[in-house]
Amino acid sequence: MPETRKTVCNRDCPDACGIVATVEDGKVTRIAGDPAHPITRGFLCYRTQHFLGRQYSLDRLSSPLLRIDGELRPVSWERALDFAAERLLAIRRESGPAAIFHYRSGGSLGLLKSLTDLFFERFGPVTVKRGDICSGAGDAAQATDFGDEDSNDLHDLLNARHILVWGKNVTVSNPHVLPVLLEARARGAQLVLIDPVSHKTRSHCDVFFQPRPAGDFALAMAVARVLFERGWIDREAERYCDHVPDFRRMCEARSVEAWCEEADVPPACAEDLARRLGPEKPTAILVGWGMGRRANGAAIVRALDALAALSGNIGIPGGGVSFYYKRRGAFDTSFVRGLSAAPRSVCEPLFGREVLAARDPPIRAVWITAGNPVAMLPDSNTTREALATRELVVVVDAFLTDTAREAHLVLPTTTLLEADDLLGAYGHHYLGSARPVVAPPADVRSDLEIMQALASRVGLGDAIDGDAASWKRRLLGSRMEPAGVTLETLDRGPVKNPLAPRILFADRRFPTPSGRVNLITEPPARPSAEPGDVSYPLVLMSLSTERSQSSQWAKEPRGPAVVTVHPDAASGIADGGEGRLESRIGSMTVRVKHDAEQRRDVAIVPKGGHLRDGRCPNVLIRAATTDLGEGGALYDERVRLVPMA
Ligand SMILES: Nc1nc2c(c(=O)[nH]1)N[C@H]1C(S)=C(S)[C@@H](COP(=O)(O)OP(=O)(O)OC[C@H]3O[C@@H](n4cnc5c(=O)[nH]c(N)nc54)[C@H](O)[C@@H]3O)O[C@H]1N2
Ligand SMILES: Nc1nc2c(c(=O)[nH]1)N[C@H]1C(S)=C(S)[C@@H](COP(=O)(O)OP(=O)(O)OC[C@H]3O[C@@H](n4cnc5c(=O)[nH]c(N)nc54)[C@H](O)[C@@H]3O)O[C@H]1N2
Ligand code: SF4
Ligand SMILES: [Mo]
Repeated sequence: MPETRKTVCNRDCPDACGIVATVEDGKVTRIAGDPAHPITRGFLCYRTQHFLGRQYSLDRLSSPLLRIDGELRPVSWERALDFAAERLLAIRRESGPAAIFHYRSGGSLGLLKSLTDLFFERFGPVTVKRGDICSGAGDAAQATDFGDEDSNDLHDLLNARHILVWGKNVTVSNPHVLPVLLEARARGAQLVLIDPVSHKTRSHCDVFFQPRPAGDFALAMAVARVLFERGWIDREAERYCDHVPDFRRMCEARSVEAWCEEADVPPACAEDLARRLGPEKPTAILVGWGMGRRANGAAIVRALDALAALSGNIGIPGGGVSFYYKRRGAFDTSFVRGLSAAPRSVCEPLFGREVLAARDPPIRAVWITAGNPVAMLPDSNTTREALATRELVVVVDAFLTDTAREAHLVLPTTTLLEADDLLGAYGHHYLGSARPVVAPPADVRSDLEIMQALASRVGLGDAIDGDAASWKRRLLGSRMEPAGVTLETLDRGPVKNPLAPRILFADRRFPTPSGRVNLITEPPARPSAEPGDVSYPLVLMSLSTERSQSSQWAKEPRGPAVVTVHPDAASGIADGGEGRLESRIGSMTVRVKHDAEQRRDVAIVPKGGHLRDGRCPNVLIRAATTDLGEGGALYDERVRLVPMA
């Protein structure tokens, strides 16, 4: 008899969907979105809709693999864990725990993954990562400006008159916000897209502005100048914002025309946006995560924060400048101290370079949980070299990724349909409990089980003992249980975090040192993707595709990666023809797709291609950090497209 079971998607995605799985004879035969989940509304994205192909893929790892005589070979868990324990103990004894680097990424956003961090903190503390390849710049920008980052309730968008979708492809990367945007539009709101790339979300928007990549800071300054000139600044702004005169001086240093020229948009664009933010408010700004992945990324987000604050759109229904929803806010993870306890850290976007350069002690071992840094961090070849030259690399994953291929030991782990965990979301305020809808294959273990088995071998005693349910209760204990949300409540279905604000900063008090918004006062020191580089005329935009979750493809693509360019930027290569994409550090073969809707200075490729298939854009991208927050300046690399020799 088919049975339906519910869980929550744990992928690195803002939506944290409710999933309904149909299980027959111990096998999942169908997955669908939970119609009862207020955000999921009964549909899943393409990549998870097709997840059963991965769940039951023949490529899925089914036993531990140990490198013996240069080859990864299946071994028992006994042998695998004994090997790991013996090597970790020896390295700690000889060089101290800082010689071990634990790298964890977002393969699962389950809160229980922090128990892997706890293991390494107790075993060490060891070297950990700092910065954030994904959202480092934007997180730091919002924390600097507001002292905290969160958002108005997602459904508060229905109160907006205008919604500025600023550098965000919701259709692909945040699909469950789309029904809310469309409902807002049906009620009369206008949707405005501001993005250098013409993408699917455009068809849902009333207006589209297409600035130069990284031109948004200049565009925001033009908008700010119009706000001041027209008297559209909120009358109270000086009361709740610091540095208004300095900010004003900065935006008035150039004319609206000059700023717009830098942004490569007509001056009417600045007028248009200022009118929406000022006299026609409330206006909500949805800040995309992609825009911040560049050298001036934090300055851009700070400039958008300033527009929202000065125009009086903060703290009101239908307003806000939303970058993030506090997904961990409901949970108590204070048992792990994280970066503050670590003897040393490695900057995530500079992974390869810093691992290679580390001294006193050198990094001898790298343990990788839920990440594929070889494919996903910039400068793939250096990342790979850094791993290939370590004494011990352990990767815990369900697949033999580009990273796992560099390992000495690969430990097979559970998928999102087998996960037992707690989830918050970074795109709304609902919480969920993930429960296994099927048991994992016989020789596959959860991260928690793996770390517990290792703990007993390395003499950590009962430091991370306890089953998933008891850890879930502990995470919910101090904040959620007093608010009436227990594990039993969450096991029945999603619950909106009772601590989450409906309107963020409604009292216009901010947890900054002064209690006011800290407006940006200086333009970015470093240029992003400077225009006019004749040898490398295109800015490489390696962006989310609906076909994959980072390097996890619904179906493995074949052949060269597709690069989308304006026909005038195709270097004479016909639509469908092959060419080479070259940067200052690498090159890759690509299939060229013409698209006359794109700017002539961008080359768009899907993110997440595998290195071993020659589809990985990160071979082209130099490792560099953003202006704040040690994010990855991933979208600043310039490339050229050349015909095949
Ligand atoms: N299908 C799918 N969904 C995903 C993912 C995936 O791999 N595939 N990844 C997930 C992850 S890890 C994350 S962090 C989130 C967010 O994932 P992201 O891919 O960051 O999603 P977006 O926020 O849509 O950001 C991309 C948008 O930013 C725009 N952009 C880039 N530079 C600029 C600029 O200078 N100015 C402006 N105005 N816009 C710019 C790009 O053109 C693009 O449209 O999505 C998640 N969702
Ligand atoms: N060029 C370029 N590079 C980018 C980006 C870009 O836009 N352009 N985007 C960046 C962004 S936003 C991000 S967030 C990063 C993402 O970088 P990563 O987090 O490294 O992304 P994934 O490829 O999804 O790797 C996650 C891995 O975790 C595994 N996994 C899944 N569930 C579990 C689990 O429960 N336990 C364990 N142990 N493993 C699990 C998956 O099989 C997968 O191999 O990439 C960044 N890199
Ligand atoms: S990846 Fe995102 S959109 Fe897709 S099912 Fe998971 S949470 Fe929903
Ligand atoms: Mo991300």
